[in-house]
Amino acid sequence: MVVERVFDVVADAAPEIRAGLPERRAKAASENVTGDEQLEADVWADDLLRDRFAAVDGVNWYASEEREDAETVGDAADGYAVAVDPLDGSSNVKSNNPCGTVVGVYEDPLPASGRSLVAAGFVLYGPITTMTVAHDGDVTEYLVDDDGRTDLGPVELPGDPLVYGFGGRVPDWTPAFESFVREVEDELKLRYGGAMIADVNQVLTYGGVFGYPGLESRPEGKLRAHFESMPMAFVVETAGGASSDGAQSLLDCSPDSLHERTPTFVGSESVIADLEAALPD
Ligand code: AHM
Ligand code: MG
Repeated sequence: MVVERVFDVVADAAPEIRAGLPERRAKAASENVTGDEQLEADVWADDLLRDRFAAVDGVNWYASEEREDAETVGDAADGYAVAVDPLDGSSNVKSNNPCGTVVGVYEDPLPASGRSLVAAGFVLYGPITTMTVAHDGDVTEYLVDDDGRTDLGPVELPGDPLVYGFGGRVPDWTPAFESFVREVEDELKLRYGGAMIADVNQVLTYGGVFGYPGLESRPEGKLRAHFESMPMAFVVETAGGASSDGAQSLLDCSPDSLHERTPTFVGSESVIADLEAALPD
């Protein structure tokens, strides 16, 4: 029930967040704890979601990419921790490209392993606003608007991979990763938009792989385990795909701290297996 209420909150907040973006394209003149420049929209969406989740019985902790510590917002027995990236890919707001909201529901206080996730989902602010939720072994996509949500049906990764997209500057990739990409690009079509949610949704739609690798200058990569990598891995694995940090499923990661980053790959099982074989142990 708590999980249902969490995603009711998300479905309710999503049209509001979307409607609030046009007037919030300015920078907030602040940085979040991991040093990213924050837009006014990042801060505003974070405050809005914090207040909504705090009102849900059974949510004990609210944690977000935009705030340093997890906040205690409830005291239910067996309460959940909700980890949120309020506006993922928010640099796309300036250029009017897609962005989204990521939500992970953990049954333990954070930091926690990916195996502690009981549900995860995301909102994609694209040509239409959709919410995709993984829970109880199924992934479902919904259309969300001011009238509520409409079930658009189950999401399953297609059998044959078609698209790929990887973050980071190519000269900053490791030689092993670059050789892997050279093989991938022989077979698949490049699709990279700079917003993980939109890029992963292409993978869910067409099959393929999305990744943000460990870089020479930043071996841990860019994406944050609790807020981005593990929730998206939970969605993709539940939809029949695979995930990896380069060596193991992202769901087997156990971050030591709230804002830890990890190399992140999600997509079709065959491509993730090739990736793990190509990267050094
Ligand atoms: P953000 O949460 O600060 O928006 O950063 C995460 C985003 C992801 O959505 C996306 O995959 C990545 O940053 C893009 O980074 P880059 O601009 O280096 O390609
Ligand atoms: Mg973000």
